[in-house]
Amino acid sequence: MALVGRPNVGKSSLLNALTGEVLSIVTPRAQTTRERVVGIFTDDATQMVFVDTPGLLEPSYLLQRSMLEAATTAAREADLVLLLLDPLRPEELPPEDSVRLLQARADALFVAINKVDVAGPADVERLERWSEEVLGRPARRVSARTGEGVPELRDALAAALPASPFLYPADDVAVQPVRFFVAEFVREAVFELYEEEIPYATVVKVEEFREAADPVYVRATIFVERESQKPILLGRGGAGIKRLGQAARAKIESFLGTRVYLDLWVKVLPGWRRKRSALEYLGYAVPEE
Ligand SMILES: Nc1nc2c(ncn2[C@@H]2O[C@H](COP(=O)(O)OP(=O)(O)OP(=O)(O)O)[C@@H](O)[C@H]2O)c(=O)[nH]1
Ligand SMILES: [Mg+2]
Repeated sequence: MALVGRPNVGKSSLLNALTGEVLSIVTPRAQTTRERVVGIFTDDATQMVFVDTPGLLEPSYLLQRSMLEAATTAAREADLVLLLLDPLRPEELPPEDSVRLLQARADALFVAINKVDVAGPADVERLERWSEEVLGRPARRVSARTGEGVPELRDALAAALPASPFLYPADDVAVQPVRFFVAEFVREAVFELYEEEIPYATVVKVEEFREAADPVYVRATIFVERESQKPILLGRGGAGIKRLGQAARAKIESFLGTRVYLDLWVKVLPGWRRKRSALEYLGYAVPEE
């Protein structure tokens, strides 16, 4: 089941609400999620595999193309697609190409309007009309933040899924390696603590992860795009990186349920967002020309 929508509509928040786990990072800034993130929900009768995706956008550099490709591939391949809409910005609808893709998947398509805890009724109704008129699908109302409508949505999705044996053991909640989540939590802290371009110019690579050590040892590199961004990240006398390390460590410790020693390094990988070789080195799937 693929969760898609414009950046910042609350896809990752909803993945977490649907699975009851903190798997996908959530920040107030758009374009937080850069890759697919899988979450598994299992109860007595059903197992559901949810795929969170990067926001549907008009890409202007290679990383964004990789992000869009991750979202559209998920939307093409999943048994069901859930489009999420944001009534706080009702004029920001998915780009045309994405709308066409969703129309082609109308039989497998669910639509939900998120953030109904804070939305104005006129904006919710406007999106409901758009969903009916353009996609031919009724929209449900949910709040990933309060959980309103989430169990009902999950039940409706479960009822529509094709029958299949469980794909994963019943106590699995994720499929990505722990290293992925560790890097994501560092990135989440960067998004929370830094302004403007810095979160977008930043990428995290876990270089070493020793789970048997006590505390668990993590060495990660934070790459920025330009030399001038390095001192911003480090802060005066290293105060910035120290605060970042503390915030990231708390997130990782709560995810792993154990104490962690986090060794953070800052390096420059010039223009990494626009370079195929850099993106591949960082582990992003880069679409062909
Ligand atoms: N009030 C309210 N805020 C929400 C709700 N769901 C998400 N948010 C907020 O919306 C912002 C974006 O949430 P995300 O879950 O990161 O959104 P996303 O769609 O994954 O964003 P990208 O990964 O950037 O595409 C965060 O500040 C969330 O706390 C909701 O139901 N109600
Ligand atoms: Mg997200």
